[in-house]
Amino acid sequence: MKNLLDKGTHCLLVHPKCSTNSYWNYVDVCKIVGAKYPAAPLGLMTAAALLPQGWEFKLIDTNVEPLLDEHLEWADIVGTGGILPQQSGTLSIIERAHRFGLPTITGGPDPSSQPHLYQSSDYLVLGEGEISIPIFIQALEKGYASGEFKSNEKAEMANTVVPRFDLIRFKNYIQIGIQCTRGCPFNCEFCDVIEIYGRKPRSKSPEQIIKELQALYDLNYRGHVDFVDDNFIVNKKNTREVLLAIKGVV
Ligand code: B12
Repeated sequence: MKNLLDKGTHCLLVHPKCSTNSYWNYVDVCKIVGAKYPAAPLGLMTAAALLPQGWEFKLIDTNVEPLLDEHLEWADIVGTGGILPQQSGTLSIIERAHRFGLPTITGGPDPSSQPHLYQSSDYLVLGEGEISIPIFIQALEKGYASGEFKSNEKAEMANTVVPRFDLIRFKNYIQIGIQCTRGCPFNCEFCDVIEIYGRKPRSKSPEQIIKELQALYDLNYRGHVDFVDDNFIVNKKNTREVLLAIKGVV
């Protein structure tokens, strides 16, 4: 088997299809504006930035293009995962990768909430990638061929990386997400966000947000940016500083 830590390992990231029975799959609106899907796969783009940067990445979002055999033939390892409406898609990607003899890394909110359903994946990398991906890489260094890697610790947002926005085609999406904060101190009955991201709000600094926006700008993106926070105004002082920095006042 190929040593996955070698430089040039081909890592194929596959974003599973979301259930079409969702209000959020407004693909008809997408057609009107010339896009194929509302939102870009921020989780996988972030995971790509946390995995070894000596690897070569290809990201296939099956909401906008089909996963072809030739993609799997190119790959040495397949990374996938997502949210509950992507569960069946994630499981079939794992199965298809295995048919090509490829090891799989699975992560994201649903595998983190229900890891028992994803035991078919070779590597389960759970919780916040900023914490669990380095643990997974250490396990690869020790020669692990499978395992479940997680930490109950929450990531310091000050140490987060700029997502690999270069792996997608912007024109496929109506909006590109940027995440400024994680966590929420409230206990609203309709929301279970604290189950994964906790009650302690954590924020990126204005400098980090400007760096992410600049990365998008440098890649020639000029469209809609969606702030995908659990609670964007949870730290009012930081929110104000972020907004002033975006406005160019500070
Ligand atoms: C913004 C948001 C939305 C927006 C998305 C807009 C947009 N432009 O993207 C909207 C309003 C559309 C939305 C809708 C829904 N959402 Co929502 N949403 C979020 C939110 C707040 C942020 C998503 C995000 O981009 N996060 C940033 C990325 C970086 O985080 P991430 O994907 O979790 O990735 C990290 C890790 O999971 C991991 N990771 C991710 N993928 C992978 C893959 C590998 C291989 C590895 C190793 C690691 C890894 O590394 C990343 C860095 O730490 C999250 C909560 C949150 N804080 O994340 C809920 C969340 C994703 N949503 C959730 C839900 C339930 C929904 C809906 C089903 C609600 C509904 N009933 O309709 C719909 C589904 C939409 C659909 N497409 O079908 C749940 C999913 C729970 C679960 N167990 O699956 C979450 C987690 C909130 C919660 N309740 O805890 N949502």
